[in-house]
Amino acid sequence: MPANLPPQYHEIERKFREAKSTPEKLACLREMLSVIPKHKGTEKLQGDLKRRISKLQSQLQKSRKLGRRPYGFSVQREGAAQVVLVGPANSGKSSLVKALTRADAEVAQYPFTTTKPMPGMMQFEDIQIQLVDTPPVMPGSLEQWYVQLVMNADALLLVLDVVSPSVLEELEMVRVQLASHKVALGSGAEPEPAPDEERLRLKKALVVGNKIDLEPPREAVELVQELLGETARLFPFSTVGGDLADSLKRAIFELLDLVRVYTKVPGKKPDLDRPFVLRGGSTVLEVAALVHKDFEANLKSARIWGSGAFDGQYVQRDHVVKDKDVIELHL
Ligand SMILES: Nc1nc2c(ncn2[C@@H]2O[C@H](COP(=O)(O)OP(=O)(O)O)[C@@H](O)[C@H]2O)c(=O)[nH]1
Ligand SMILES: [Mg+2]
Repeated sequence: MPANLPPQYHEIERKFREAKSTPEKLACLREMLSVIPKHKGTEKLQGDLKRRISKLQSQLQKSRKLGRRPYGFSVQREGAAQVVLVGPANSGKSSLVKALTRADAEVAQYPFTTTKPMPGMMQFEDIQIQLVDTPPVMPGSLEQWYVQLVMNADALLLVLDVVSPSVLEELEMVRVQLASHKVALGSGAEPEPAPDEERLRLKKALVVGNKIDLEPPREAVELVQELLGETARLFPFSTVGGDLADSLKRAIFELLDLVRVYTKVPGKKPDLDRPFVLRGGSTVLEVAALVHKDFEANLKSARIWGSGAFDGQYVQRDHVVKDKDVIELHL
């Protein structure tokens, strides 16, 4: 055993020994492989890890064919939206979830190692948004549960370490991996696929350029944005300090394109404690449907207070609501 292994290797190995499920063991082995320095002295160990990985992989495939046990992980959705973090190893995904939520993300002396998806709730003003920390994307193939998680997410946060000298390669590696499962970043119109190609599923994403406290060269940040083009915005960030947390929370909220609507009963003050949360572009009728199905069926008119109208204006059921509107529904 070479002596010059990084401390996190032993930390992951400890997790491996404690891991109960095959997917978890597999994730640990993959991460062990990713953190060991790649040189002659570790070749034997690398080969050993690769063999163990492929053995577990074929075990999993067999058990899946037999249909014995559901495979992998899933995360129960909670809050107004689910945002899944993706990115290469050590870019700061777990640190970011920790910085933005009150979830007790795994705190270790060593860099955190993540082997399964871990949700945490982010408070933004009066709503909660679920952030899901995930294991790193690595060259090779993505696991099916991971692809499902990404597909089902309302949006992605792609976390990059902008001081890493290989940040551009890491961005490309993540994009290639996602693309091999038909997922691409973006929210605009999908390009027409060639007849024999499957359509890419577009996922809106914000790219977090993390670790700016370490003062990355300005060109690196510019190149990342250039490479992203129109597909996603780059948000320079640091999990150290915390003064950027509020603006990142707002950027995540804006990415999700949600509107909060408060209801009031005629003659009473609005109920500002509990907003109804809808997708941008939703109508008064859709608010009514959320409040109660009777309201949806019997809605006669509505009055609205907020940004899109003068206060107390009567509006039609197809009126599009805006964030922070107050609505009075009339049956
Ligand atoms: N300087 C600096 N270090 C960071 C920052 N965010 C994370 N790190 C460090 O980067 C390493 C990897 O972080 P971690 O959150 O485990 O990354 P993950 O593998 O993407 O989950 C840890 O040593 C963190 O302390 C940051 O904003 N600035
Ligand atoms: Mg992690």
